[in-house]
Order: sequence, then C-alpha cells, then structure tokens
Amino acid sequence: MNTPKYFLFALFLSAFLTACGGSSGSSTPQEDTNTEEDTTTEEDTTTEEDTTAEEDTTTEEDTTTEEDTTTEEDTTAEEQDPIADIPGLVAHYAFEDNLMDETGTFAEGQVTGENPGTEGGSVTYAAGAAEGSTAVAFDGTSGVELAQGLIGPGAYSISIWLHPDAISQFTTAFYGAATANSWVSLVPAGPGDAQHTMLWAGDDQGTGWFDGTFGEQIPTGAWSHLVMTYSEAGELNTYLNGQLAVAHEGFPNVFSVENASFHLAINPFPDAPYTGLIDELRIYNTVLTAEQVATLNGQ
Ligand SMILES: [Ca+2]
Repeated sequence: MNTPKYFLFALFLSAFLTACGGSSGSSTPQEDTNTEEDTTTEEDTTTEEDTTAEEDTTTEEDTTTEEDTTTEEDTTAEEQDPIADIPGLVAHYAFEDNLMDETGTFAEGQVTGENPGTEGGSVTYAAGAAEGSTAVAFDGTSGVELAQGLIGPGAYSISIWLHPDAISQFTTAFYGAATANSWVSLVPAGPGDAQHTMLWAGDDQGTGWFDGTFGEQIPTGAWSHLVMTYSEAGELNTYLNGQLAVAHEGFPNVFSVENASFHLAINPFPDAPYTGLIDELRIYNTVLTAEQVATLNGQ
C-alpha cells in the first residue's frame, strides 16, 4: 500500500516542480521585456513631443510678440503728432524760447519797439498753450517783425493761440499788410460797441473795412485758439477753440503781392501794443477743414 502513496506523491511533486519551473522561467523575462519596452517607448515619445511642441510654441510666440510690439510702437508714434500730417504748412513759429520758423523756410523774427521799424523792445518766454511748451510774452511796448511773404496770393489759413493779459480796442496780435491801406489785423477787441474779436481787414481796392468777427470777445488771463481760413472766392471762416464761429463771404483779397509784411503785437497806427502771450503760430497755403482745425486745437 506504500507504493501507490509514494508514486502519487512523486508524481504530484514532479508535476508541481515542472509547473513552477516552467511558469517562473518563461513568464518573468516576458513581463520584464514588455515593461521596459513600453516604458521606454512612452517616455521617449512623450519627451520628444513635449520638447518639440514647447520649443516651437516659444519661438512662434517670441517672434509674434516682437513684430506686434514694433508695429504698435510705430503706429502710436504717428498718432501722437497728427498736426504734423496736415498738408500745406508754410511756416510754424512754436516760440520755444526763440522766434524761429520751425519749417526752416523763413528767417527768424526780429524784436522791435512799439511800432514797425522802431527799436528798443524786448520779449520774454513763459508757459505755453501746450503743457511743457513755451510761448512768447509781450509787455505792451514791444513787437516782433516776422519775415516778408509769409502769406502770398491765393488761399491761406492762420492758426494761433492767444492769452492776453489785457485787452484794448484795436490792439493787434497779428498784423499783415500788402500796402499801407491793404491789411489784416487779428484784434482781440475789434471795432463796434461789442468789440468782438475779429480778423479785421482794410482794403484799398474800394471794398472798405471788413469785420471778420469770431462772434464774441476772447477772455483775458486764459488761452484761446483762433483759426482763420481764407479761400480765393473770398470766404473767410473763423474758428474759436476748435469750433466754427462765423462763415463770412466777401473778405478782401489783401495778399495779392509776394512781399507783404507781417508783425506780432504791433501795427503802424497809434494803437496800444499787445500785452500777454502768443503761441504756436502756423500759416498754411490751404483752406483748413473743420477736422484739421479740431486737430490743431488738440481734439
Ligand atoms: Ca510753443
């Protein structure tokens, strides 16, 4: 009876060892290989893909950012000075501690006494109409002779900022004359009971005096922006602080000559010279549009 038990035991043992040896000897290497291969493949692929993606994205973002920034800066710089884009500028007196024409076309203004051609006056400079800029200051006994021919035949526009300290009738801020009797005079207080501010004109062609009024008198102690546009058809538009004040017709053609004379603050008559500040005188050989006037006003 021992033989069957031993035989069965030996058979069981042999089968157990065979089963254990076969399973452990064949399955372990397969599991290791699979794990290594999968891990390696996944890690490599992931790393390469991620790195490539990040590098590409970074490069594209940097390039795009630089291009956009440059374009925006250029555009902003142009938008910051729209006045410079207005065509037809003939002369520009900025009065930045000097009497120069910023366009370089005309000679520097010359200080005079209280009438054209006289000596002994003086000017100083003070805070201008625009922040950080300066204006020329007149003391009531002085003027400035500007270059001849600032305005010639044809259309023209005048843009100027005035800050009078006092106002007296017929006093001029800007005076231009083709002859003794043919002239324009920007007077803060013009003729008539109302003494409105106007581009007053005298004409020796028989037209007589013309009141190119702004419809009101500008104040003392504050800046006012005045623009006058003249077309060859005799249309004169006056703009006060960027807005159309009055549209006139029949304004005389004063500047039919090339060598008209121009002064700030004084005229040849016994009127009191201008007292106060003048800034940013610009002369154009075009009829400025309402939009351009608004731009000059800073709107
Ligand atoms: Ca200025």
